[in-house]
Amino acid sequence: MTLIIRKIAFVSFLALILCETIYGSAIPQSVLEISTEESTQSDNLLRKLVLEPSKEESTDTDTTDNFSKKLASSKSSKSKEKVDKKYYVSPDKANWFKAFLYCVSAGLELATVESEAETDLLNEVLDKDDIKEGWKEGYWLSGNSLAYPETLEFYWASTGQKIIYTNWGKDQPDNAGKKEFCIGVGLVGKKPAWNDYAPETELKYICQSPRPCC
Ligand SMILES: [Ca+2]
Repeated sequence: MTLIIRKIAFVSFLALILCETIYGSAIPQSVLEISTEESTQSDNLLRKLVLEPSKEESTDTDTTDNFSKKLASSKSSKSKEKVDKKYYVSPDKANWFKAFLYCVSAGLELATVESEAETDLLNEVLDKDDIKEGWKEGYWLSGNSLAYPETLEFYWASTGQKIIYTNWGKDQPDNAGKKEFCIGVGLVGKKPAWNDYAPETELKYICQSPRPCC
């Protein structure tokens, strides 16, 4: 019995040796193949991970470029100032005080003109109204020096702001007769410009949309 067991053990040993000799490298090779495959997949994943940040960087660059373009676009649109108001021309003439009241009673304000862009807008409106030549054909604005008749400091009655931007006509303001305290715009020259008038003068007038409250 013992001899039989020894023979079986010997045969098994020989079989194992034979198996290792024949297949010994095949089994590890298959593992290697899987490993290689996994390694290839890992490499691909790594490449992907490495590529993705590059892609993001590229996207970021694009975004930065787009942002720069937006800024440039914003600057170029800002260079031409947007005027966020509307001007309305009166159908009739009135003195300065009545013109002020008429605009307010219509839910509007007697006009201010505080920039070149607003002058351009006003000129379009005056052109549509077929403005006539001569100071007597002028239109009231809300600028005046009624509060400071001695120093002739001009303020916009509709906003209370001191007048900084101006568009005076030639030789104006002249305070002719020492009674011209209110500003109107008229066409004497190539383009409409400002003149100081006596407030009792009868002129058409310009109202503007009111400023947003608070
Ligand atoms: Ca004048």
